[in-house]
Amino acid sequence: MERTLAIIKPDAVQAGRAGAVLGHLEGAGFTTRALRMTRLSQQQAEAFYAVHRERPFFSSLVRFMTSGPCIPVVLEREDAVRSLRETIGATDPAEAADGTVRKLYAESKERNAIHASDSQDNAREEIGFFFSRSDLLTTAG
Ligand code: 3AN
Repeated sequence: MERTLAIIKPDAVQAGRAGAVLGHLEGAGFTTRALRMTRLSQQQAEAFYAVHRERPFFSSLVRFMTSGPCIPVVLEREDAVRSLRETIGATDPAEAADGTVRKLYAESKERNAIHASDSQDNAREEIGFFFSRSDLLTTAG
């Protein structure tokens, strides 16, 4: 079974929508295999979003992602990476399809409620960023 990483972002946590977002993901057939709450340091946020370092929104993105706690979650499902991207919707909530997490819960292109890995390679890398192998050993179904 395939795994991917979601992060319920600080805007959704702060708005008290973390449970609703996780419920939405469970309703879409994902099983939670690991979950924690953490507040990213500047160094961690910069490392996680390193591919965006040259983008104009990078410093604002890092400020937002360090502004409060977030909830990284390892999710499992068949075709998990592709399915989760579909379930969360487009980066900009104004362009996200009806019924997607971002359409329902995102405020803006930056404060967009949730992150999801965009490839299987990145999913492996991003799961390893937040969780150890032993975190995932005992939760396998
Ligand atoms: P996605 O999260 O849909 O994979 P990416 O990887 O292009 O989108 O962008 C990573 C994060 O950077 C987004 N989730 C969003 O918070 C922020 N972001 C992307 N594009 C913009 C933008 N034009 N203005 C502000 N923030 C942005």
